[in-house]
Amino acid sequence: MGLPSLNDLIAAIATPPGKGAIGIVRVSGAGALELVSRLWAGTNPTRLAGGRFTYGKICDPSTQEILDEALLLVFRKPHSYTGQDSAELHTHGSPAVLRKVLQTLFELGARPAQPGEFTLRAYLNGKMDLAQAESVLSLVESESDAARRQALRGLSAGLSEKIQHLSEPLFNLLAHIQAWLDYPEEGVEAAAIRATLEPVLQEIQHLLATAPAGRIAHKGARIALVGAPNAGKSSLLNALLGYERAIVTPIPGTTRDYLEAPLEIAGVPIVAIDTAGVRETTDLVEKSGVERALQIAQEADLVLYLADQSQPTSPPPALPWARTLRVATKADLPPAWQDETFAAVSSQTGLGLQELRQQIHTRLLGQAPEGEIWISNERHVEALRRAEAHLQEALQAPEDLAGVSIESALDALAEILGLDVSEEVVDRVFRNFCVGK
Ligand SMILES: Nc1nc2c(ncn2[C@@H]2O[C@H](COP(=O)(O)OP(=O)(O)OP(=O)(O)O)[C@@H](O)[C@H]2O)c(=O)[nH]1
Ligand SMILES: [Mg+2]
Repeated sequence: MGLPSLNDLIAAIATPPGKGAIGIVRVSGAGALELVSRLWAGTNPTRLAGGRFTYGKICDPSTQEILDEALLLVFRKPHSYTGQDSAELHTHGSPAVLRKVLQTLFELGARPAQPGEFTLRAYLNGKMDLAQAESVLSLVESESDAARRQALRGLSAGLSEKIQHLSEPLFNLLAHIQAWLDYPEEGVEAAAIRATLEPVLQEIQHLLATAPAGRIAHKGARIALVGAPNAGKSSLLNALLGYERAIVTPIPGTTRDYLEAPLEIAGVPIVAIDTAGVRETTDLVEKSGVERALQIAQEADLVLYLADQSQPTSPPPALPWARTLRVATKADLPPAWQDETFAAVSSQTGLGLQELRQQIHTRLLGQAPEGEIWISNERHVEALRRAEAHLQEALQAPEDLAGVSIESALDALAEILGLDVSEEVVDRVFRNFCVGK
């Protein structure tokens, strides 16, 4: 299955399904303005300047029936999102109006756009590279501030520039090595190769190190609240949420099944999971609750391990999970033990909650400076890993063979920008888009 043709007219509803104040139908391709002129009663779109709105009526050309009053926005190639002549009809946001307008456009010769096809055209027409197109998708999907900021950075070519910046010294070195193969008397020193490759390798590794944070900023994180019965897990969940979601009682073993609740911490979407208190038990229901709790902790991005500091049972020195934040609960009561590695909170008074939120944020996202590029896309991670491996190969190889590995590293970097990638890769990227984008 190849990529769809660039040359025909495509049309789609660009606004989400359902009723809204306005709805937008998009058309793109050679002849888009002529097409629209056939259903437009008002200033002829073919005579409108690009980037201009005009007010008029949409008419069904076969019956002369007025379908809606609307605004028409016209773009002329190459100054459009797709790089082609295109138009947007801003109608009233009724699903019936939108469907009818779209249907009329189909009858006049447009075909339904595939998911992401407008952006695909933008990419194929050189309006943006593949990494930027992926950022468009991330931006549309972003549900948190952190994700939005990341996507916008990608869209404004932050990542693309970085990749170009990494590739440049590699291209120069490659040219140097090739010249040396032709004229061996020129000489290439192993030290010079190392001096070029090592900083590039470091920057790639630095980018790769941002992947876990990038992924969390984009997709959010799952945080498990675990600890002994009565540690105050359900109370902390409620305190973080700001409403009484979970049942709280003085009886140990209150929570049996686990319970998930969405919240946002410093711009990151979080799913907090309250679990059954972990203890040895013969109660069958509680036992499977405990098993679930441990399973959930195992799979979470971060475990909050809660221990009641008003009780004399001291918490275990080591915990089995990679990412844990230790929390001493009921800090409003007199302490029976103290441990500085624990964040002290009181769900009852709110003491320490803000600090806990801050610590959660830092544990999830690290302390990457604002404005830094984070990798959040699996395709980019995979390509960067390959570039890293090839550069390591190049560092090990004798000088005359290093060129081959450097070339492979450059190919991997170019894939991120979508240079020389197969149709299959492009198809896979755009498959996740919605129709009309
Ligand atoms: N003083 C004080 N009491 C608290 C605090 N947090 C929880 N408690 C009390 O501790 C008891 C247990 O709280 P829960 O939140 O149900 O504890 P849990 O860890 O969910 O318990 P299980 O579901 O049984 O595992 C309740 O009586 C709460 O009112 C706190 O910050 N201060
Ligand atoms: Mg509970």
